[in-house]
Amino acid sequence: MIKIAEIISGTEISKQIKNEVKAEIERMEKEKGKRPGLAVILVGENPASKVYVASKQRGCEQVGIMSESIKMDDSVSTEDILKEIEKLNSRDDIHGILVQLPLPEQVDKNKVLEAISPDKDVDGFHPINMGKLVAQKDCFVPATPLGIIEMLKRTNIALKGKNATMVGHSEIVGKPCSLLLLNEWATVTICHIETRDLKMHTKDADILIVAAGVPYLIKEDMVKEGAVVIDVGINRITKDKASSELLEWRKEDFDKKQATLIGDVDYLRVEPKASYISPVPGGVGPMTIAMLLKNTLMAAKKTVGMK
Ligand code: L34
Repeated sequence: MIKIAEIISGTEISKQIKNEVKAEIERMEKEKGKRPGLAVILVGENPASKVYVASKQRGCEQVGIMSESIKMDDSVSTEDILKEIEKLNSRDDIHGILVQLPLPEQVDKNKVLEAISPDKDVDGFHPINMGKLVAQKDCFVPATPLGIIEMLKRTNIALKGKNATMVGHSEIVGKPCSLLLLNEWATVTICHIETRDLKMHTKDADILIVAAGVPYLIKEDMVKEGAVVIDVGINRITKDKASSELLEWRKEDFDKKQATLIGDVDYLRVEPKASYISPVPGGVGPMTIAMLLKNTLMAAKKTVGMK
């Protein structure tokens, strides 16, 4: 008999979260006569960034957040961006500020991220918020790791005492996600590009979270029977690079867009081994959007004095 893993649908769970955020915003409007406002700075023409920012704005519309996008040219200087951030920092109608990454090479990313007021830092990338996360103080937590933990919680997957392996050590996902898992009392292993024996650590995982950006990194023999697998990778595979298996599996995508999105996990072979697995697309991506909206609501609630 072929066992089939439960699919953790980020699309479905993110809808629930959006509904909850929407209800809270309606309450805010009634009680305080205010709505949350989010400003998104988008630099350049990165097609993926455009897609993500558009979906953030659509999310804002769906829940009642006022959103504003500031588009800047690929050739901007750090100073140009800092000026925009200063303006946004001082505006009462803007509760959240986000600078979509990556930024062009000439821009000093750290300077930019540190210019955002920590109270409006809905991405949680400011060192003040990162430090508070380490210290387990109330703070903004990056949306992707927050979304990962939320999807596990809402699927009733216990973390306490479990072996959780995080593949990837980025500032945006791996590091904060490891801390959140630790805060939930998981035993956390962090793997990265210099890890000598990746399989040894992934095989040991009850909960395996993969954010490396390498398609097919996690193969069937690297996963424990019954593991929970969360795939954070987003890799765009064009028709000319696709295997015949992928061409068949994602035929509709290739016919329509000449490309498809896959994660870092060899999904078709890992899925039968897992107890739960999150797909790409429709997994962590939509959760990221939902948690950004939730963070923006949180920022607005604080400024209007709402519990
Ligand atoms: N500042 N920069 C900042 N904050 C972030 O939180 C991000 N990130 C990452 C890139 N840069 C950032 C995002 O928003 C990645 N990311 C993100 C957001 C949404 C989705 C993927 C990545 C998403 O919605 N993914 C869909 C598919 C979208 C598509 O069709 O391309 C999914 O179902 O996975």
